[in-house]
Amino acid sequence: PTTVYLKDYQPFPFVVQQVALTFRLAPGATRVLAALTLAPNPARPGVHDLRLDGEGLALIAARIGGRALAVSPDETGLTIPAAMLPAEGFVLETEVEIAPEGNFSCEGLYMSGGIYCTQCEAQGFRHITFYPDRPDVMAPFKVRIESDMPVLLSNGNPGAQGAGWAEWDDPWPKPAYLFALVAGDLRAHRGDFVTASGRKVDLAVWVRPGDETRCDYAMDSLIRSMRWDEEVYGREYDLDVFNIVAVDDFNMGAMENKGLNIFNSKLVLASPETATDDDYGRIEGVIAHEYFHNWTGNRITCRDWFQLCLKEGLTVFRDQQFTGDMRSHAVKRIEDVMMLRARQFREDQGPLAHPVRPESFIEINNFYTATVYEKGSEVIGMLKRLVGDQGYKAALDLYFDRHDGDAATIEDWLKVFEDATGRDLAQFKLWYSEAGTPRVKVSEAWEEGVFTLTLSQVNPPTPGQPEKAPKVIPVAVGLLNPNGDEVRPTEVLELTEAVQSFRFEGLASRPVASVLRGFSAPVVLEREVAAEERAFLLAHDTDPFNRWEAGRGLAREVLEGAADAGLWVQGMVRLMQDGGLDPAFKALALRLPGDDEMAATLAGKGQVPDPEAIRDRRRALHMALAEALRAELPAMAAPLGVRFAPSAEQAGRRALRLAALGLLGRLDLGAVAAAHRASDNMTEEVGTLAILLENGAGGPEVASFEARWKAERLVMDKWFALQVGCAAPEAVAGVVERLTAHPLFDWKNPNRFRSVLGALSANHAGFHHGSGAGYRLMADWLLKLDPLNPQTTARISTAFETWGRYDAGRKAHARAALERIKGTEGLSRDLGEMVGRILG
Ligand code: HT7
Ligand code: ZN
Repeated sequence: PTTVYLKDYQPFPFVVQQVALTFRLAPGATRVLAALTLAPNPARPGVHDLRLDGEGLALIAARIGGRALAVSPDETGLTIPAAMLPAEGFVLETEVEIAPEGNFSCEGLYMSGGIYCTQCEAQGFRHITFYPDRPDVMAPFKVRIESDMPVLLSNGNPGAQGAGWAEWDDPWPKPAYLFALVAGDLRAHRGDFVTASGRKVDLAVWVRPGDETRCDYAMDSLIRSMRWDEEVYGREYDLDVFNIVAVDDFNMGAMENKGLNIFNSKLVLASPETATDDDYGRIEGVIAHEYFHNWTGNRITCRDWFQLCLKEGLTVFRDQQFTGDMRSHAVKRIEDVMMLRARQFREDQGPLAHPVRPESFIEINNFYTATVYEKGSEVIGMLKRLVGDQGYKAALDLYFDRHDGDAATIEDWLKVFEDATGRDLAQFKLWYSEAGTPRVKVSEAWEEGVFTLTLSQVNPPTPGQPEKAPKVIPVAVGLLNPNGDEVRPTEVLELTEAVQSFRFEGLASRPVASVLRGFSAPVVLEREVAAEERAFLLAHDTDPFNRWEAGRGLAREVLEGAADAGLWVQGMVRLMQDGGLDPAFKALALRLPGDDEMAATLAGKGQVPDPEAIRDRRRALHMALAEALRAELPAMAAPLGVRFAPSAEQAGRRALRLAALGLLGRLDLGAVAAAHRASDNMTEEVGTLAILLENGAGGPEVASFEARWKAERLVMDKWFALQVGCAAPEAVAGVVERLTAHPLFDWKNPNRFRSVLGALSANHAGFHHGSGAGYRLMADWLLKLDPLNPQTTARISTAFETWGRYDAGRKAHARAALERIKGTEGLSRDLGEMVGRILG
């Protein structure tokens, strides 16, 4: 397989002025006719062959100016020699045949439940027709669809239509990865939106017949996103229609195709009976994310795939801001940081570490990572912290003005910040080019009324990057006096050197420092703090993130065996008794660090984690908390007594109720079983079932759940995932074997595959069981799916990225599983690259 390098970028030698496509849809033999209006690109002078990407296409004909060309494609595309090309502009016509019916990769044109649909990011368009499939080639598209399907959709505005055909016209030049087509028997849930300048936009969420009643929340989220982008970023929508389609077979969450977003149905369909509060939250966030791409991704796209964070980091940052505005900034920040640590820190500290802007890849699909997305967003958060809200706004306005219609780079992005604010960002740019999580050490001194914080940074080596220079790290700090009053409000210290001291003068007594407030930079803070000080911050910190962080840090120390459980337990009891606190915040505070987080913590300290010991300690601490809260739990676990609404307020109360039921379950499983029977919404139904399963009960409830929900795919995904996720370490392999033999285990469906194999990797002690059975099963299933859907297998293979942390026995089992995958003939480029990097 070939490696592609950022340094080799060259513009495409031709510009595509117009694309006209005709699709004659048939499951086994779809014809795609393409007419590309091309001209030489002045940015790439000289005489050039025309090289088009194309994979798995049967070429029927190729013509220029009506004359047939004697050309034939190779494995990866079609070359038309310069000698066959007119000197000036010309129209190239091609006709190809493809078979969507036999395509299970969820890439290119494929079928999901009888619906034709497409997925073109990153390089799916080359499976549809011959084309320069790269994001810097942007063109307006006209599309004609011929099919007997009742609903025929593509990008842009609707044109003429008749029985068995429809035309679409997208006037906004776009790269091929934003192309989309959908044809099927679909029903619309309709809405509309009037833009700030008074244009009416017709909105529709398209779903399978019967699902129309589960689209209200998606539509409502879309309308709120459109309004928010106008109010906060001054960005208006730019077409007459905006369509969203839900399909059951999808590799990721959703796709921002221009005017025609395609979604995994689990991120559209919701009713109180079938969707949890978390599902509702995710739907809101992902609908917003894809909508926001209309400006950050579509109107301004990426020059090449190395610039992926330009659209993804920024769009994640925008969707996080949106969710904070819609719900709670404090809760959202805590959730985002938990996710960042669980996924991105894990990646950044292991064999798959790569910069936010990578410099090479074999398979670009393997770089849709937590680093590009979540760390990419953190980098923008830091930039905003450094230039201030006004500076950020000025830079973003300039970005949209200067680059609308462009395929841009990270250099372009940073330049608008430099031009708008006058700040030199040369050192800041290291955040884009260097991988790894910086470690920031904090020490403090108090002398004659002066408090000094000394910060030092270490940037650990990562694959291919042994040495690194110091970065600019914004460290937000506040100071509290011993009564818990804030004596210095939050101030952002800029750490730019390897070691730097910051003085705080004029203080009456030695303060307690609250460092890295709001998680102001994606770093690991190394600070020797007495457990008493953490307990103090847990009780008093005025920064909600650091208040939560104090409890989390204390819990981690207890689980490591470095602190006594008493302080944490008492701190939690006091927190629960505070009637003024947001229930959602309390629920997050009660959540113990996960087993993988503990394994990472121990490994970071040079220890070899024992998965079962970690699990046992977590359960013991949970039990101790249950005992201490015995008196409070019945009230905390009482039903909400309101009609279900998917509001953040109710979701927070339900989360706290379930956390209380989880604790109560340690003392009295009967109360949990009763709550399960009485539940009238999926959040509580599934939440209580999880508690029963975690406590080794739940057999009858699992059976009745299945009987009730067997016809609901999305609900049954939860049923599969719960049983694997909650299984005891020694039982998990058996559970996976039983469930993968279940008639409803449709392994070709990515959601269902993930519901079992994704859940296996999330069950820390189960996946890393000393017998190696978890590793073997994972390898078996990755090898089975790989020929059909390599994107999904490559993604799930990250289960192995931490294998190097464990003991020799586990490592030998993991290595054997990885070597077996690596040695398999015909392995996909996707999985091959991942396994190669994981093995190191
Ligand atoms: N921009 C999209 C990323 C993506 C994707 C989506 C669905 C299926 C395969 C995909 N490959 C890449 C989604 C997003 O980040 O908004
Ligand atoms: Zn995105």
